[in-house]
Amino acid sequence: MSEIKACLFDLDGVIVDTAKYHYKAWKRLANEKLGFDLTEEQNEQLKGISRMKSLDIMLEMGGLTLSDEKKKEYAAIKNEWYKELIKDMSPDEIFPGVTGFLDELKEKGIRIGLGSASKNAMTIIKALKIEEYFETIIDGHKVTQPKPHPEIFLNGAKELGVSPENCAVFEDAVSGVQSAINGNMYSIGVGSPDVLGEADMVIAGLHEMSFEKLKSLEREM
Ligand code: B16
Ligand code: MG
Repeated sequence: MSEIKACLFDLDGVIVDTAKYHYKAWKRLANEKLGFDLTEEQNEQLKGISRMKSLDIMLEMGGLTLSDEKKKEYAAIKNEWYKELIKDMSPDEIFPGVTGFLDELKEKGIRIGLGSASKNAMTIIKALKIEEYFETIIDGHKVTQPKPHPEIFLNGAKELGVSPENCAVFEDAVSGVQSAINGNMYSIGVGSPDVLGEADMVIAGLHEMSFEKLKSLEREM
């Protein structure tokens, strides 16, 4: 199968656990403004999904309908609570194995990009001091189609000048793994095989990853 020339990384849930802060902020919104609770299981459906789409899903869960104006207001409130939670993030929150694997990829000449649905991605990358690893950063400001649409990763591949079939995507969200598949890219699920079974390979975290393991995908597929 195709040679892997570039790796595209999701941010939340792959490089850092901002997913827990998103969950806290959405749960608070559900409790304080929407009158229901958001379970961890329900939260799985929000991972990798844009802010407005996440709110729509939550409203569906609670059987609620809101005006567009109210939705904008609630999405902004959630984002303020989220920003409050991420404001003190530091490099020690980077998941184990991330910088080691990125260093190895760099050394082997594999191109590196970031594809996050988050409009706060740049703030987080800067706080974690890992900006210099990424040759391109596609964030929520640069896409019009939410995951599972492949736009985010296709844009990343284009900016790196690498064909989609030569890219491998690391994703913790079901919708993100689907975007990689829809984009005709290798998909590596980061999390549980029960949730991410559709991916070409599932790992618990980047500490389990190496250049050698990445290249094994080329032989397997
Ligand atoms: P924001 P990722 C996604 O980031 C999150 O997984 C998802 O939970 C969040 O709603 C989305 O970003 C939008 O984030 O509200 O900060 O713009 O996983 O694609 O890195
Ligand atoms: Mg994610």
